[in-house]
Formats: sequence, structure tokens, C-alpha cells
Amino acid sequence: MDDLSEYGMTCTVNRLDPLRHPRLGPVAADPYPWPYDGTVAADQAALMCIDWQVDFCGPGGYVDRMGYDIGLTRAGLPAAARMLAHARAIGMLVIHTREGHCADLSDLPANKRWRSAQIGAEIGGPGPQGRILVRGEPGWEILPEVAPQPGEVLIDKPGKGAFYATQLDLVLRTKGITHLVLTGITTDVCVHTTMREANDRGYECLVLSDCTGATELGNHVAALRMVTMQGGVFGCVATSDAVLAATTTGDHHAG
Ligand code: C5J
Repeated sequence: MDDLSEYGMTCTVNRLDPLRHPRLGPVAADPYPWPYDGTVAADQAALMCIDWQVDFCGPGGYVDRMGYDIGLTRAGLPAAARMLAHARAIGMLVIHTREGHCADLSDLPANKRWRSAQIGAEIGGPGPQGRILVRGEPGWEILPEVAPQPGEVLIDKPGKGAFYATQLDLVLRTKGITHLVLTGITTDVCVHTTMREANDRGYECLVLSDCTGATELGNHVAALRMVTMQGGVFGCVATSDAVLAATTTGDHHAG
């Protein structure tokens, strides 16, 4: 506690013990040290684990069936798993999302279905991992390396953005979350759409370059670069190492 009586004030200010109240920041990020407001309490920040599903990263899943290299979408998995363990250890809220549609496809827009059929991976159609991008099928499950633990938030979404047609914003606001750290698949589609949606809602966002991946390396790089334009138009980009190095849990860094 700080005594403010010498300033003619009668109140006291609680200084939280950083050992029991870890903080993030400032993180070495592009284009500014994240977050914009200096540091954030770990329990006011959420780690977003976006669509780490077999359909995007596993053999026989949606991405594989479209003919893309799942080596690229899996590339960020080890760093994302390490970041997930770190987030749990310092008390960040962990949020997992899954893209998928109801078994009757009543929430699947006709143009999304048509486009997926054009590229040979029709959503709702059969595949080696069950019906493509359908809830409850093997392909829709989250990879074991980053599987949710009991009590963690799971958001099922029919679209690319995690805010569209979900309760995500309500959950974040109810839990007092103001800052988001994003990992997941794919950098240029669901991660980017979610980051844009979050940014418009006032969340201070950081995407981790080594914890994401796209179906083409060029798209991954371009998507990250887009974030950094205009002084950080959607937030910032950093590595997970930088986040670990900027986690304060006392008089040392947690990373
Ligand atoms: C895509 C996603 N790429 N999770 N979904 O269709 O990014």
C-alpha cells in the first residue's frame, strides 16, 4: 500500500504483488511495444487459440483435401503449445475456437458450400476425417497438442471471425478481458478476421507470428505485415519468445 497522506489524500492505493499477479508487457513487438498502455495484468488478457482443428492441420482434413500443405498450417503448433502452457501458468483466460457447421448444414451459407465444392472439399461432404467441417466429426476436433482443459472457454463458430454469431464478446466483457493474444489457423483467414473484429470492438490485440500459419507462406507473411501498417492498424505482431520475456512474475521474468 502507498500512503498518499502527504498529498492531502486519505485513500490508499493497493500495489498488487507481481509474484501472485503476473503482468505482460511491454512486449517487443512490431510496430510498437505491446500493449499501447504499457503493461496488462495477465488476468485481463486472453489467449485465443483459433481453429487448431484436424480439418485445418491433419491428414485427410479440409485443408489437406483442398491440396494445400498441412506442414505450413502445423508449423506454429509447437510454439503455440508452449504459449498455451505459459498462459495457463500465469492465469490468462484461455479461449479455444472451432469452425464448423451443424449436421443439417442449416448454418452453412450456400456460397460457402458451393466454393468448397469447387475446390474438391465440399463442406458437409464425406472425407477420411468424417464430414468436412461438421460439428462432432473427427476433423472438427482440436489437435491433442493444444486440446482444451476442463473449464476453458470453447467457442463454436460458423464463420471465419470468432465474434460473428457467437457469445465471445459477452464472455470477454463479463470476465473483464481487455487485451487479446492470438494464435491459431489460418493467419490470413480466421486469425485475421478475428483480430479485425476484436480491434473494432476496442480490444488491444497481439498476434504471435510463430504461433500461426497459413495455406501459403506468402499469405502468412502478408497478413502479418498488414497488421503493422498505419501504426498498427489492427494491433501488433510479436514472437512468443518476446511474450515470455516480457512476463513479469516478481523481480524476474517468467520466460
Ligand atoms: C479457413 C480458418 N481458412 N480457420 N478457416 O477457412 O482460417
